[in-house]
Amino acid sequence: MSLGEKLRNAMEKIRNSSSLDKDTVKEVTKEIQRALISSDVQIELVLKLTKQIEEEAFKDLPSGINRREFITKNTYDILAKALGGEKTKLIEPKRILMVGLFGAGKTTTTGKLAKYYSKRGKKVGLICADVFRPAAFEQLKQLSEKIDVEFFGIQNEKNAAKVVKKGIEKFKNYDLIIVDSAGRSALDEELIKEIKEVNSELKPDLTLLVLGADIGQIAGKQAKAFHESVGVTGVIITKMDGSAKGGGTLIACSLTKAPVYFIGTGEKMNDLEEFDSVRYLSRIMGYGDLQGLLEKVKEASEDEEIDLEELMKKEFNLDVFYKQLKAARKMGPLNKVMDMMGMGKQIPKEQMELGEGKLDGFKVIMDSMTKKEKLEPELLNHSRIIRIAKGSGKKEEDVRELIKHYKKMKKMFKQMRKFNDPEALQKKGAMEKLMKKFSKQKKIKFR
Ligand SMILES: Nc1nc2c(ncn2[C@@H]2O[C@H](COP(=O)(O)OP(=O)(O)OP(=O)(O)O)[C@@H](O)[C@H]2O)c(=O)[nH]1
Ligand SMILES: [Mg+2]
Repeated sequence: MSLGEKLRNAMEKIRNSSSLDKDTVKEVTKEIQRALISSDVQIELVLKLTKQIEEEAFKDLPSGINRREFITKNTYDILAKALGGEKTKLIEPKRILMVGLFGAGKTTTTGKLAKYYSKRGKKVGLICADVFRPAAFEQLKQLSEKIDVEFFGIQNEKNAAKVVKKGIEKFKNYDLIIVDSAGRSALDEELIKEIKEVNSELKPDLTLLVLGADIGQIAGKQAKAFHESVGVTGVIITKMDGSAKGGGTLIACSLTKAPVYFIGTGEKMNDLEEFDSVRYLSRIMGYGDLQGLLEKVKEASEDEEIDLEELMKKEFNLDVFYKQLKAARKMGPLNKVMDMMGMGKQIPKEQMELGEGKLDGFKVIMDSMTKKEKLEPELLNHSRIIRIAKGSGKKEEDVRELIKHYKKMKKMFKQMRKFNDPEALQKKGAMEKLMKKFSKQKKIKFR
């Protein structure tokens, strides 16, 4: 099982449990621990992260968020932060130097980056400064032909800096030069010397350390050593497609504050992704709508002002329905509120007879929807309904029932707007009276 699957299974427990108590959270963090340890994350860090998840799980809920969502969001946040969190945006590079040990994926990634930048409209030149391995010249040359970018190298030249110097002359009018350097089995004196010479010739604005995902937590040590001896501005982790240790490698790099800018996910020239910890997590954990959840939490933290008068004028949608429900819950039982509004008889019988418990259930379900979904209930397709059911701990039927009620309410609202028959006019009067009453406390503020 991959790290993603293991984490996903752990989070499923949160989504599916009927009661979210301390024991359930403990069980979940135990699973997260196992997942991270098998991905070669340092034990102390694993314990620290899971302790944090447990500590934050039962803090006060922000309004509009249920416990399940709160814990899910916190867990994602904590894991995403460990994976590097938000990093400073990558500069627009002009000269990139690729460094790393034997077989890390430098040459392949040099090709991938060249393709990445030339697709974005840059004129890219590649220089082979690997004078150590005889086949390196041919390997990069072939790659450059494949992706259709210019190549420079001097076969049988033993001085890497000299090759770079000539290459820079050739590419002096190019937007971007990428230099592929030689690997060694360790970061030894010889390698440091060579990189330093290339460095002073090239003066790179971006020095990228290439690491294979399979090295796990040693990545931290390597990143630190490379940084101290040759200066590294960013990391690319390759072979994320084939290694169970990818998570550990990423986290180890993040500990050294080395930002991971790209990950390699295969041998082909297109298999390069910009690295973003939240997107990465949501993808490996299969939580497609993490973005929706994050958006919702953000919205919920903003104050909400409910203006009843406005609410009655508005186009009816789930958001209005939700606010009415919320307002109603503040003012008293829905049937009383509706009665006061002179709407009692207009509301379908079954709607009026909806138990209080049911209404609260609806609110919980709507708490699991994004703002967009509430404004445009037509978006609620099967997969969204499944997500909402899971997020709210309700059944799919419950969500569908809410949608059914909403539709009936919407119809009723439409009828209410046709104020052209006497009965309706009378009701309008009643409503205005009620509105006046409310206008004294015109805006009810909910937090
Ligand atoms: N699956 C997978 N394989 C990769 C990836 N990146 C590189 N490889 C493979 O890893 C092997 C080594 O890649 P190279 O690019 O030659 O590595 P290098 O760091 O240039 O190696 P040296 O120049 O010998 O130090 C090759 O077989 C690549 O196809 C990746 O993201 N995923
Ligand atoms: Mg190479």
